Amino acid sequence: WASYGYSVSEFEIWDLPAAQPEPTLGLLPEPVSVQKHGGTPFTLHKNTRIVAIGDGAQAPAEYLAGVLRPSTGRRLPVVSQGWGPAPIVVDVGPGNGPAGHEAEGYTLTAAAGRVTIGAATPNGALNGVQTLRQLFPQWVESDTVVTAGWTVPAVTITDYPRFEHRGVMLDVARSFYPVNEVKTYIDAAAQFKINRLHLHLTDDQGWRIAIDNPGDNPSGIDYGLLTGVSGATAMTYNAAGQLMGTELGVTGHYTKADYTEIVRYAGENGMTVIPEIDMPGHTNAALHAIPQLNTAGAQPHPQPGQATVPHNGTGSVGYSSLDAGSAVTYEFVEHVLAQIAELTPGPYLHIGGDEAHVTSHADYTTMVDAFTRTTASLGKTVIGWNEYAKTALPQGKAVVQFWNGDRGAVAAAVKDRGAKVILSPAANTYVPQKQDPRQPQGGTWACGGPCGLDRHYNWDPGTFIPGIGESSVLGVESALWGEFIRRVGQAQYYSFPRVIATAEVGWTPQARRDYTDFRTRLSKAGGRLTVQGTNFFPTADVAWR
Ligand code: TNX
Repeated sequence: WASYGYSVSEFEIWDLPAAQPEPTLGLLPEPVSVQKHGGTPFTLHKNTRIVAIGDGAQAPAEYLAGVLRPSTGRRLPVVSQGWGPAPIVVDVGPGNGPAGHEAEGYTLTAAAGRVTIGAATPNGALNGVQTLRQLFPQWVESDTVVTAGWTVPAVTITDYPRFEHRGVMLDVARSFYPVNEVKTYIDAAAQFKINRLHLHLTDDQGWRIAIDNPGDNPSGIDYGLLTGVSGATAMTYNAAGQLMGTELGVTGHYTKADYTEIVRYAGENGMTVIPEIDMPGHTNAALHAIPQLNTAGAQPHPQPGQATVPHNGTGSVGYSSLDAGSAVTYEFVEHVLAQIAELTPGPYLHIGGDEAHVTSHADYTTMVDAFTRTTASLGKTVIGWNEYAKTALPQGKAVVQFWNGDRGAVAAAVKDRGAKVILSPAANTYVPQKQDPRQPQGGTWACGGPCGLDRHYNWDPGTFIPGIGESSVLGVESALWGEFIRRVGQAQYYSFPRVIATAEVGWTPQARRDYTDFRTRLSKAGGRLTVQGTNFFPTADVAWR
């Protein structure tokens, strides 16, 4: 980092050419339209106020203040009237922001005496806040006061997303992330306008969300065992008995209050939480904890932390199944999904449906059809991994998340059952895949070698599934599976900078995307991530500075 803590001698100053204008604003993701005025920049005044105008402006204004106060040391009061010197105005209301893009669009104008963010919605204004943050010097990310010139170049930006879903998935089942680590992960992703947090809450190795006993409990299941027993397990060894990752998998679970706090914090960051209960495979943690689920047709395994079937050199999947022939299965699933639905304000419930390798096709269809019906009856839109594309699916109300395999089946679900699609192709969005040969651990199965930044950037979600229109694509999602990744520092190390590529794939119009330009903009972000304390892998493809 040339810009990180070095001092320039007088000789060097004599040798330097005249200051060049910054070639790039370094915005990530690249906005729809940016006009640089070349005029006098905006300079934060010691008495700058953040002026919140209109319903819903308060939260994004406070968010901005939260970013700016620690590093600038300014008071930056959020007010609703009285602009004072060099104000930053956050104006939310009908008619603001780019027409036709009300949900998340914004306009941002920076000039000598004022910055104005205009949006029709709080989420649109928050997107403008995230852009403004990147227009300040990188030191704005510091959590202690820095003496810097707090200026913003004179620009006019009009911006809105290409896709409504720009997600990150955190596998908290294989290795747990306590609430504060999830918040740290949210902080890092939200600055790039990621707006969905998919929590993979259950898998073979652990069950991470508290479920209470219902009043009506015909099989007498003790739901407290889910977290009592399987909150205390995690992914630890592979099939060969070798330690997965550099440490033991982290155990733990979220209480309902913890989960609600994650939902609240995500919302403050413009992110909707999508909970996943993975079924009918990937259910060993439930089978391990709940005796009533262990019937003749179920496929349990005694130790959730251990693998039995080698999988892609990283772990093991596909060895467990719920029993399609047992009434307890449906009683259990209905109860769990009802409680998850009640806890979740967002419109989606993810039921997994992937890699049910020990479930017969008939049993799979029977169970998944029942689970999608249950989800619909709870008033939620069901999401499942693409294996479930061949099941009935509620007409016009299902979402298929593609990761690998049969694209034709996804196109058919769109055509005959009106499904929408989230794209998480393993080669383009899976972050536990190595991004560089120097990365010590990581899969290579998705790309037949490292899945570098280029693979995460150079693909088009609009044409990925042949035969469907772009309007059937909800968006894109980066997936952090957790077989060997431990703690948020490692999660960030694998996620960044590739999540930034996914953020731009989901946000920026295809015609404005260019990998060379992206790498130039990204080269500046290394310092920004470093100052804020976000871990990232310094991929060789970028001239970090
Ligand atoms: C496949 S991707 C899985 C996960 C694993 C991942 C990486 C998907 C829907 N299922 O259970 O963690 O590969 O090994």
